[in-house]
Amino acid sequence: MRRLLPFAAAAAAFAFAIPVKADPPSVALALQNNQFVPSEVHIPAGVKVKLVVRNDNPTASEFESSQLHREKVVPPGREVTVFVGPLDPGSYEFFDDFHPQTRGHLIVK
Ligand SMILES: [Cu+2]
Repeated sequence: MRRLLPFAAAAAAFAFAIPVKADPPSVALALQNNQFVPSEVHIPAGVKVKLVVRNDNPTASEFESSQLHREKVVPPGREVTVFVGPLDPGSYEFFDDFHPQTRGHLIVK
């Protein structure tokens, strides 16, 4: 029992050492009439960002970005969460893979 105490103390110290992380900033995005609204999303460089993508179309969509290596189906009337970043400054294209003409850009500054 006594031998376990140093480990317990170390574990407790470690638990207190874990910083409280703020939630990543969140950006809302909608699919309406097969358009991304907004079609250009601005986010800061170097931070993780939570994209909340809502599909207001009557059919399923798939939020996809080859550059960001993300792909997620969004059922009609539903929303999905996609985490991106931390990213370098630049322009990253995303699209609806079920309606490939529907495109938008993530502008990272
Ligand atoms: Cu796809």
